[in-house]
Amino acid sequence: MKPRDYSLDSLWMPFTANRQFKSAPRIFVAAKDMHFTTDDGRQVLDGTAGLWCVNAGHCRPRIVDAIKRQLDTMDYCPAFQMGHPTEFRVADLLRDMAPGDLNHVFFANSGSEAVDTALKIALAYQRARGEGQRTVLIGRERGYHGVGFGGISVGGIPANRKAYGSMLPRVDHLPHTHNLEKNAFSRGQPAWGAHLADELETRIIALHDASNIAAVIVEPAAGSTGVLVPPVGYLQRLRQICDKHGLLLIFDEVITGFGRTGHAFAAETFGVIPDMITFAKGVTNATIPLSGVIVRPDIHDTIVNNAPPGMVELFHGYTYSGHPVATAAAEATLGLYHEEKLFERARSIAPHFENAVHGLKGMPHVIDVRNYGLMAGIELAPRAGKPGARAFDAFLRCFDKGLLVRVTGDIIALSPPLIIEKAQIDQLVGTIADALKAID
Ligand code: PXG
Ligand code: PLP
Repeated sequence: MKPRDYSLDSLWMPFTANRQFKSAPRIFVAAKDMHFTTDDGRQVLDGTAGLWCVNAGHCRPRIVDAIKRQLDTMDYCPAFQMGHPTEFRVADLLRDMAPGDLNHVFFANSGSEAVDTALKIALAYQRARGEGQRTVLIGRERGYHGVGFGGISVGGIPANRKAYGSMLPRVDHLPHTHNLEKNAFSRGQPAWGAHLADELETRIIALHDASNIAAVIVEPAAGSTGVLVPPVGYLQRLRQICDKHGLLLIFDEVITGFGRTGHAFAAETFGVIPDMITFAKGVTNATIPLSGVIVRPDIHDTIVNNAPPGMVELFHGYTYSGHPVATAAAEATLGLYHEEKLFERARSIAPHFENAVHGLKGMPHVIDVRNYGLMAGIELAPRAGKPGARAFDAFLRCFDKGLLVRVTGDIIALSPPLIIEKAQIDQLVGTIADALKAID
């Protein structure tokens, strides 16, 4: 390995154990298709599509070339009061991919910004239709909606909230649906748990009154907290209750979008159409940051038509909303997904993936395996008094053996690129099995 010509001192790394990392750094210098290359020249199989985002595999020429071409043509276009062709074309593509009648797209740059945007659109919509008292936002325990103040308010991860004060003032949370006693080792959607959606009506609406609630936001399948697949009928139940009481339903599809569950969006997979979808990550195959919100016509029209002619209708946006390089990357990415039928590919290889990961049942420490599409969670029994330590050891061990996995608490999360081959799935699961046998 070449000696490093940089210091590790000044970079403060996100969601990273900085001191541990800097004592034994893990540095990637290149990536191609299913693999990363480390700075000591090793190939590492990408079991996580980066951070759930490189759905078509790394450094795909079609996307890379589109980015280069756009950079040579126009580096930037002001996002406010000016437009450029690619952002309109990508909005059309996303409208065509979206389920139901969702048909207007607002661009941001990260999943966190997409979530803040969706929450603000929900509030602006309720106000524009004369229901401005509807300001309560409902999230879910164990939900991850990014790290903005809006996202951590509706989010349900204690560690992401506890240091940050009171956040948004009027928020409540549905219970999560994870229950090992009822659902351990479920293949696909668990049978138990649809009734947990009823708490929206029996507890939350009963407490706050429906007339005060603006929106409910959930991940259709929770990714970040370890792949929590919705119980059969659960999302349908949420949809019914929201309809009955005039609440908007937002699906945060930052992870589940773009093929992870076998269709463009999990809304299509699970057959439930929300009022808004947030997306990010896979929309550009993670090459350039881009995110956004897709909304139903009534939401867009109510806000836009309610403003005086000639005036800005929604006081919201980012310097880089619809950035030309990001939208060029998105146009090429969506074209690649279509051309290679990657969502269908995810669907057709999912049974092999399911069988492979469930083969880990009975391995040391494994207390649950769960999966949907090309995502899976393998939950380990925590070490006494040291939550997360066992899975982190598994992560380090896998990395040493040429496999990148993601761990969250004591859960190993898998979300490989949709181009993964069966033999690579077997390698992935085999490496995890060896790691589980090797760690204490
Ligand atoms: N919503 C959801 C459902 C997400 O999964 C965000 C919002 C925020 O996106 P940004 O682009 O602001 O990070 C996410 C992001 C992990 C992991 O391995 C998950 C995410 C990001 C990084 C790591 O759990 N999810
Ligand atoms: N902070 C300052 C001082 C700014 O001028 C701006 C944008 O003009 C922002 C923050 C917001 O940046 P962005 O639009 O990239 O979110």
